[in-house]
Amino acid sequence: MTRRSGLLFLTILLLTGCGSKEQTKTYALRGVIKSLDAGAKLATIQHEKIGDWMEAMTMEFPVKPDSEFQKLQVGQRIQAKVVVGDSSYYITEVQVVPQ
Ligand SMILES: [Cu+2]
Repeated sequence: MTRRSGLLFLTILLLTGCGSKEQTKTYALRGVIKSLDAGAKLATIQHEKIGDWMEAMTMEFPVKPDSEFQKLQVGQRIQAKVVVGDSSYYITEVQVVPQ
């Protein structure tokens, strides 16, 4: 495979989402980290209302990728992007809000 066709293949793969038909929506999340599970890469976050997706509550979110999880500490106020699919969700692009 040439470099060019390799790139084209990759582009098609990205556009089709590896063949899956799953649609994702993204939302902005604001909240406070209540606890962290380093093994499962889960953060329990007391979050504000998230768009039309959910009301304010405290719940667990998977954090992706691991490098984003490493930045987190209990008690931090954060902003992040929530990616919501048909059957799963996770947060990414986490930013710590200065107190
Ligand atoms: Cu929630």
